[in-house]
Amino acid sequence: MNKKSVQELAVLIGTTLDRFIHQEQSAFPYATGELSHLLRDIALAGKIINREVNRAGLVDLSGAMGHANVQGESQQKLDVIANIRFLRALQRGGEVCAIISEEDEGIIYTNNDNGKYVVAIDPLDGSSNIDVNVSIGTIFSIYRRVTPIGTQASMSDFMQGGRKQVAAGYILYGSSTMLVYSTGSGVNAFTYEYSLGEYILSHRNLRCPEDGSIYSINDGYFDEYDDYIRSYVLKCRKKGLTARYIGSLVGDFHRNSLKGGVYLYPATKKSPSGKLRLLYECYPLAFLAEQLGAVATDGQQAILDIVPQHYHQRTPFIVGSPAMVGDILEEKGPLTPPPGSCTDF
Ligand code: AHM
Ligand code: MG
Repeated sequence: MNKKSVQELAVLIGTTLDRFIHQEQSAFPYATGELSHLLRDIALAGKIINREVNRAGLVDLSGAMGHANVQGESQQKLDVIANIRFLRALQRGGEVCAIISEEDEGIIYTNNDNGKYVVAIDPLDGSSNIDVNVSIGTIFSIYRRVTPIGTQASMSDFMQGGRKQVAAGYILYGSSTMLVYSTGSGVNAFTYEYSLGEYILSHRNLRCPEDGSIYSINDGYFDEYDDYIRSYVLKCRKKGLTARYIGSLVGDFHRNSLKGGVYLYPATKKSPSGKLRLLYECYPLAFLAEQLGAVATDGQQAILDIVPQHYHQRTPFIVGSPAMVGDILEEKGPLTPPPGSCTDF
């Protein structure tokens, strides 16, 4: 590393999130600052969730509430709290006209039709880990609306497709709390410094290693997977690769992005579309993946190229180091041609 880049690094690492967002914004002379405000709102809500997550063992916050969310899964109290906090932060901020959340069936309007942005969010992912003090995360995805400002937002604002995201990211509540996001020009990670109450730039311009030795998949469903997934897993075992699966997508994605690895939540016999949700789990992580130099696919096409059909749709999800994802696709063989296409030449 030359002298100049060491100096540059010294200036940037340790920058507060607020200052960083401001610096990023000033690179775009016509930026109005609304996206910056929105990112700050998300960061602030993340601090509040972080506080709740850290108190979860002390007060009676954790534990199933006894009713189900729209996907019919048991909803934990902290999921509910995180949802409320994020919706409130986004409603008060004024930049967002509508939200979709894993925890709510339809569009949530913010009573601000002048907001330029819509947000798709999973307020607290990794719900099975909430009660047991294991990493969990928030995942978010931001679009500029396509409906006219001043009118009510509609489904079309959320159905633009993954490539139209203007920003995406996650907050990992792990052994430390981290906000990782991208506005389309690299991925930066900010670690929350408790005593200062600030997110501090800790990882500048993150890149995912080209290859890795970690594979993350729920082995319990082995018999349920397609042949090519099973034979890939068998090859991983044979090669002595490391199996690591937290069951918290954000945590598994974060570790694999830093160390090199692949995460798989494929189709199963019972769930042919997999489990994970396209709009607020897979799109945002696929957006980050492309920025990290990683690859995200459903086994057929890039996740960002999937045309969305509805808010809560699911998709098989394979994401990680390009060489490892390449091996999986090779295992699969030639892609299935789209219905109706002729292959008999
Ligand atoms: P959730 O949205 O209910 O939290 O489910 C998503 C989570 C992911 O974080 C995780 O990778 C996966 O579900 C684990 O599922 P499973 O227990 O089926 O392996
Ligand atoms: Mg989720």
